[in-house]
Amino acid sequence: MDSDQRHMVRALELARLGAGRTSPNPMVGAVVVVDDEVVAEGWHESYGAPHAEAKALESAGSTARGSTLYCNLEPCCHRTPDKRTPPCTEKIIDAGVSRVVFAVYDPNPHVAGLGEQALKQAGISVTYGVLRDEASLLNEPFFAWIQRSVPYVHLKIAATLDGRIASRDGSSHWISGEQSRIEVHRLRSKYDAVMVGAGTMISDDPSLTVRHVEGRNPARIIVDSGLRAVPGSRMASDDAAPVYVLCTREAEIRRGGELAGTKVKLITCPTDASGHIDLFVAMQEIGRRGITSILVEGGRGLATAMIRRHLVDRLSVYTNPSLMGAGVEWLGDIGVEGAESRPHLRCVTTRTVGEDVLVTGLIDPARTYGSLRAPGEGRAFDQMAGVLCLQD
Ligand code: AOF
Ligand code: ZN
Repeated sequence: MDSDQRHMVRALELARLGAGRTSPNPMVGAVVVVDDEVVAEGWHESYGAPHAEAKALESAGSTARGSTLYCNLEPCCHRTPDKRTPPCTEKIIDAGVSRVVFAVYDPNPHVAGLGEQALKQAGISVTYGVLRDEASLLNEPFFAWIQRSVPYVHLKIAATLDGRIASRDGSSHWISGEQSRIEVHRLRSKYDAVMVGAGTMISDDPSLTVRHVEGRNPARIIVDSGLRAVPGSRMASDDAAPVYVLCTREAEIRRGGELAGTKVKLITCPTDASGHIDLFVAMQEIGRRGITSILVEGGRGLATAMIRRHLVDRLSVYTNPSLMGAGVEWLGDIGVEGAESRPHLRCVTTRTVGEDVLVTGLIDPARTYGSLRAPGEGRAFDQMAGVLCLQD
């Protein structure tokens, strides 16, 4: 590992300290280095708080003059009406930094290459691309959401070796091992929201909170078109986190009154040809409410519908080495006719989690990373989809 990589590793570590608190902003860390020695560090602690570069430069004071600044994201350079903090590029230039090393471009259309340009125009030497794969993965939800305004969706499944998520009698407890359950709670704390369907609500009455690890609770989103699951559920009356329910206008008129006095927020959506909530419209509505990332936790109907509608970015299947035989499989008809037309995951990683095996990958990298082009130059932003998927 060379010295640029070493300092970028530290920037990434710092960035992660903001996990679960920066949304809808990305996680960013910054390190100020003089003669290969770290003289100051900073990270973006929460939405609305100062940016990583600003924090690091403030703590560096006059030692920043002539230094190298490392950050995992291209420094911002814009002043839009909704922007909460001043542009980092101005702070970097004013502090007299002589070199900036960043890992990935910021696909925010107000930045996307312009941050780099501003630094270069001020005579600062710029190096891009150090640990870009790691940095792309770190902020995958932000990169997807900022470009398309609908949430990044991660579908998580816990199944047996024969792909079942519940037994014949519908019981679905303890399919995966303890380590996987802990990992899923850690995942929940990093997402803006967790989402389940009405069937899961009726059979499990889950709270979907973070319990096995320290972390904040995500919002809960329930797809309950007919409002048959949420009224009377545990979630409707707890205060753990907001609850959003996707239902039809008719259901709201018919049963909405049962939720009067609760904090449940109804989002009414049109239905598609089969009478189900139009999930594409639902995702737009949710994105509009500032929810940038969703962890979908089941069940079969919702998983199938989300994949069928091409609304899933990342799929993670925790497979437990056990068999169910008869029971509920996790995925239904997604419209595949011949085996050759089945969708393949890309950028796949596999690892063991306790007794389970996790396979995770992107269903459609183009959906997740978009076109990622710099404005003006027409230069392809290959650093994400391109580099993460070198094997393609
Ligand atoms: C950086 N460093 O630490 C972060 C950046 O409203 P603001 O001022 O917080 O700006 C939000 C935008 O700034 C966000 O959409 C993203 O493009 C960028 N985030 N940039 O240079 C940081 N958090
Ligand atoms: Zn900034």
